[in-house]
Amino acid sequence: MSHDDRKTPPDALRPWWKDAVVYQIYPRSFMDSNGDGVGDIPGITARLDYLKDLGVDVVWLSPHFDSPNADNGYDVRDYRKVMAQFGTMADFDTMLAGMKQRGMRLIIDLVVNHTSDEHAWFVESRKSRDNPFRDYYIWRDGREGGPPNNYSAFFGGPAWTLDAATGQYYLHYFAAKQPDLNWENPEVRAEVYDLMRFWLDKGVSGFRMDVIPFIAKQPGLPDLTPAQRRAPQFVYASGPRLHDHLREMRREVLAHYDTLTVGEAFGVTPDAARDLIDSRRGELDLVINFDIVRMDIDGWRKTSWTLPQLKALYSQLDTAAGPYGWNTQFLSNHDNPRSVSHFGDDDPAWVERSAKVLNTLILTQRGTPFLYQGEELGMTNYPFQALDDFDDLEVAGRWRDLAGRVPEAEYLANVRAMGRDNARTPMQWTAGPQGGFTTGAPWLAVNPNAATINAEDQAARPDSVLNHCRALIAWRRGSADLRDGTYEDLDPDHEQVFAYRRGAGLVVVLNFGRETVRYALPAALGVEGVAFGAAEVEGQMVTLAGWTSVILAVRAA
Ligand code: ISL
Repeated sequence: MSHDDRKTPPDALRPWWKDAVVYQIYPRSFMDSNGDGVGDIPGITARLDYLKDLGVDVVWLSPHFDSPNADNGYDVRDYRKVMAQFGTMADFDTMLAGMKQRGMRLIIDLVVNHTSDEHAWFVESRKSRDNPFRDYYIWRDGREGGPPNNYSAFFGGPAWTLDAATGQYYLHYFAAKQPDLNWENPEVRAEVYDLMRFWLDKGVSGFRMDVIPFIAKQPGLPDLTPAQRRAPQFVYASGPRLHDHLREMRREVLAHYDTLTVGEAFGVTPDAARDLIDSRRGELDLVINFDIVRMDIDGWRKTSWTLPQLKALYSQLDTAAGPYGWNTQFLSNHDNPRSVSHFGDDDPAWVERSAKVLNTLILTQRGTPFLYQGEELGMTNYPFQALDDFDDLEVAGRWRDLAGRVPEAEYLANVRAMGRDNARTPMQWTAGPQGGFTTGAPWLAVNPNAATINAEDQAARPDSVLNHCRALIAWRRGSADLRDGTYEDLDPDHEQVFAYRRGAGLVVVLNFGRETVRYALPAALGVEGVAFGAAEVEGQMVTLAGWTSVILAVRAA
């Protein structure tokens, strides 16, 4: 495909979110304004100038709804109420107004594959088999004294729980406190569309949709095969009615607003994602793929990855998006380890350089960049010492399944590397007590390296990760090649260098190692000079010190 074949439609038809930089906030860990140790909405409002200064266009807010916090808000008890620990609806309105005053948009987290078991719908549904809300959820009779089928839950145990009151099992892909909604019930769909309108009418600009492919169940709920049991998400995400539901959602709600929809595509392959994001199909705008962030995890075990494997995934995802799709570009979120610990080098001597390289990758790939809170600082994984240090129900739930079959030390080593709590430790604002996150006792321990990795220190240092990120976000805004240019990997097999062309006029070269590299660019590309960053350039030869990157201006020779 030539460099110009895949340019998107003229600007007039170009949706705003293609040029946006998105920043994800996990509210529990972002900023605590009242000293209770939990982040809150006034805390976010107090940091809006920080976000504006960084240059982000859109904030994705992880769930802020009323919740018992079995899964830190991904178990919603009331979709129209703000979680008390986070503040009030007036606080939400103030935060949203503050974002808009700064030219920023807000998308919120739509968690509608399941609710909390404390949601009024489920409280009613479980009362009796003929309760009007019974079919809001998925109830089945047991089989041979056990669950209706062999589905497993992601947080341990079977995906079915027996409710003694009515003698039936209910389905939950996640925790027993997160019963799955029955999307085959038109009343459920109407309820979801109504709550979507509630928040859109308040002025939010769209939704990140939690495990949205899971809403369509497999007809008859047949058993998983042994192979399917190893990765049930691919079965859970391929129910035949998914596209019908998404198109109805678009017709009923989204088509009437100017929105961004980002589906969390857990269990969706790159080719299957194409249909979800094809702009002609009217389903989703973007998806959050798992191919890169889970390239080195098998179930709960951390495996390994190589740079050529990473590069192959970038090319596969870019090709799969096709001319009518658009990708998200990210390396972490609240469910994954810190990117600099996962894909970079978090040794104190290298962490800043490495974080800048990874942020350069995120911000120069073809697609919409999604930065996760703290990534702009190079925040790292946390030094967990014991399973009791973790808050995440996924860690405890998997251990219930594995205890006695796997040595605790082996399980701990894996969750230390890949556990979700790595990304959930509080934002590191200062070198002061609790990293400046709270004046109280934080709900999850602050990383001790806040003493050296924090926003206050980095704001004052021109060469910091924060200032590099800020400068590149600004520079990117003025570059048509970065915002819309095609993507071409120039050297898929190189073990240490990631070099790719963007559009006609730019080449990005990243050194994914500590050793200085001298890298020769293809003779067909005439190097005109350094466009962003710093490197020694002699003709076609670029010299990059360990963990550095450069953006070069080129022309077809
Ligand atoms: O990858 C996972 C399965 O082991 C989990 O990290 C994660 O549950 C999965 O990616 C789906 O994530 C979303 O749904 C979950 C919630 O815990 C996650 O925080 C959310 O991002 C259930 O709502």
